[in-house]
Amino acid sequence: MAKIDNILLKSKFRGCLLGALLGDCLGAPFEGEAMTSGGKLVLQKYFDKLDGPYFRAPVKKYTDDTAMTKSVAKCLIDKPAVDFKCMARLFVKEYFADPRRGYGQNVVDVFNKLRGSKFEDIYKPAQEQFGGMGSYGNGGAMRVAPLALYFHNNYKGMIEAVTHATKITHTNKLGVNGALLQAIAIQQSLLMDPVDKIDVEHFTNQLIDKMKDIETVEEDDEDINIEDQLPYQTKLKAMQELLTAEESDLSDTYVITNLGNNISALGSVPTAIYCFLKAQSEIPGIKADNTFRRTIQYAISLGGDTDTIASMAGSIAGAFLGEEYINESLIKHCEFQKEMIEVADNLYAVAEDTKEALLRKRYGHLYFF
Ligand code: F2R
Ligand code: MG
Ligand code: MG
Repeated sequence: MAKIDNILLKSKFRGCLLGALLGDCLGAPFEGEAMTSGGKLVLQKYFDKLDGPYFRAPVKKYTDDTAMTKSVAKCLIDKPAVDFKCMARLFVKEYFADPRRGYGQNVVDVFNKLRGSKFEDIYKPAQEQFGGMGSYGNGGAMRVAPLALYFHNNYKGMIEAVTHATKITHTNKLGVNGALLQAIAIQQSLLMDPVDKIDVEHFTNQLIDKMKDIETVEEDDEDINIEDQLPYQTKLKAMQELLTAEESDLSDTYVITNLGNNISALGSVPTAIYCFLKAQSEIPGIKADNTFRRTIQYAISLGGDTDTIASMAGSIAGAFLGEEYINESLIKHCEFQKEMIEVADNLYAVAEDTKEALLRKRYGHLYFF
């Protein structure tokens, strides 16, 4: 593992949260669209214009993805011991303060029930969703970035915290495991040196190995085939094949058929990771020199749940590259851009304090020498 100094780590905190914001703001106008070749040209012009020096655009608004990410970060900053009741209250407060941010249809029921029950049991409303199956939407995965940052040096802590934070709204195994995969991808990216070329095979093998502990075969599911029992590992293997396939075999339809571009966690988290890895080299039809912009533009070019897939891909890319690689001309168009830098810095400060306290507890006076 590369040695990441404090200056780079702080820049990566900013990069990750700005990447999430940018993907959400720029992807939102295309959410739900199927992307045609004409649409891809429009997208190219949209990015060129925003990225150029003369474009004075109105502010690009953020959606529920950023609204919920902000709440997770605020909770960690205000209560570093991680208080999930506080997190549930912040989700609800944020929603009722500004409900027109394009929230998922069903998650709003959870907010109403949480408020109505005065937060007595913060997991009950989500458990009752979809006849007791819980939501498998990507709403848990889209907001995990602050947790991956805060717990960057505590893998076990991250897994526990992401699981609890997700279950406030999404209790279906697919929703929770998607959030875990997204957090793991951010954490892996954060700990890599951005001057190094990514070893894609190693990166994806690490993801598969970690998912083996999370996604296991249930005894009473013996009749179900293994691919369906281990859906994220199956998708990650499909992703490895796509990443080594001949370019001529890789139509967008083929990518979408294999990985998905929809509102479910399974149909979007692996896609976001794929966009990040694919954008490490040039992509036909996407004219962008900078790998950060290429990641976001490519994610949006696949259509479907564009704000969320671009936001998740942007947070992974930003965690790898750091703030310096993010196009200033693009990010300046986003609502909440300045505030997000402050959030990232405050989160970095509490994460460092917690790390210090942990080291002091573990090594006592020896820590000071
Ligand atoms: N909601 C949207 N986009 C819709 C259009 C917005 C429009 N542009 C506007 O501005 O108004 N986007 C946001 O929602 C996604 C995250 O959703 P989340 O938080 O997971 O919500 P929910 O309601 O829990 O799940 C979403 C849908 O998934 C289906 N679903 C989930 N679990 C299911 C289950 N067990 N069985 C059957 N269906 C299930 C349902 O259709 C849910 O409504 C992000 O894209 C965010 O940007
Ligand atoms: Mg959204
Ligand atoms: Mg979305």
